[in-house]
Parts: sequence; C-alpha cells; structure tokens
Amino acid sequence: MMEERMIEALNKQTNEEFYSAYLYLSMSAYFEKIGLKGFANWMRIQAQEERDHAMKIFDYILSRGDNVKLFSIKEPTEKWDGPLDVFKQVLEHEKHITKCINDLVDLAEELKDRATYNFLQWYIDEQVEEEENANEILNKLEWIGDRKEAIFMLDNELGQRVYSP
Ligand code: OFO
Repeated sequence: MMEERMIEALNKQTNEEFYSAYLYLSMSAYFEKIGLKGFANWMRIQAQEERDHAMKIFDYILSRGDNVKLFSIKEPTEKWDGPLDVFKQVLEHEKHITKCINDLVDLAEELKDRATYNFLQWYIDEQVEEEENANEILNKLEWIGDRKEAIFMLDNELGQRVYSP
C-alpha cells in the first residue's frame, strides 16, 4: 500500500496519459480530414501508446493494493493551423508530461517510496524518447516550410509507423 499523496498523484497521472491519448486522437482525426493519412497513422499509434502509458500506471496502483480513481478526461481541441502547428503543440505537451513525471519522482523520493521511484524510471526514459521524436518531426517540418512535395514525402514516412507495444 502506498501513501495517500502518492496514490492521488499516480491517479492524476493516469488521467494525464489518457488525455494525451485523446489529444493525439484528435490530431489524428484532423490529419485525416486534411488528407495527410501518414500523419494520421502516426498520431493514431501515438494515441495507442499513450493508452498503454495510462494502463501501466493503472496496473501498478492495483498491484500495490491501492484504489484506482478514474477522473473525467478533458476535451482536446480540434483546430490546428497545419502540421507545424500540431507538432509544436506535441512537443509542448510532451514537455508538460516530462514535468509531471519529474514531479512524481520527486514525491516518491520525498515519501521514500522506493518501489514507486523504481517504477517511474521507465517513464523517465520514455519521456526522453517522446521529446526526441516530437522534436525530430518538428525540425523536419521547420525545414520543409510550405513545400507540399516534401510534406507528402514526410507523410509517406510517417505512414510506415507500426504499433509495437
Ligand atoms: Fe507522450 O508520453 Fe505519455 O503522455
């Protein structure tokens, strides 16, 4: 069993991860609508991964014999101003998630909850990857600018992504 503050913070993080899934699903729908199916595919898979992030915490809370609390999920926006705008927001969002994870690690340290501290190390590594991926695509989009041909090439590349849990 964990301390109440730790349980609450982990339940909030589950909600953050489900919100990430919602946000990326909304971005996926946006890309479908504007005809960028590769970008849409990338986002749909990203949303699946976010659900996995949520479920990993969900299962961890249960494994400690504590209560899962599912808070309501915030509604994501549906409007963006093209791929560059979307990926700027992806990077911003992932930075926010990194901060959430770091705060959780700080709390686990403060409460001397070694098991949770260990559990969270996976998320620390994952966030390095998440920011790196978002940054890589954002950089490409900044280079591409308005060149439609290059956007379609990138769309093709992002269409190759497969879900690998
Ligand atoms: Fe995108 O890493 Fe979870 O939220």
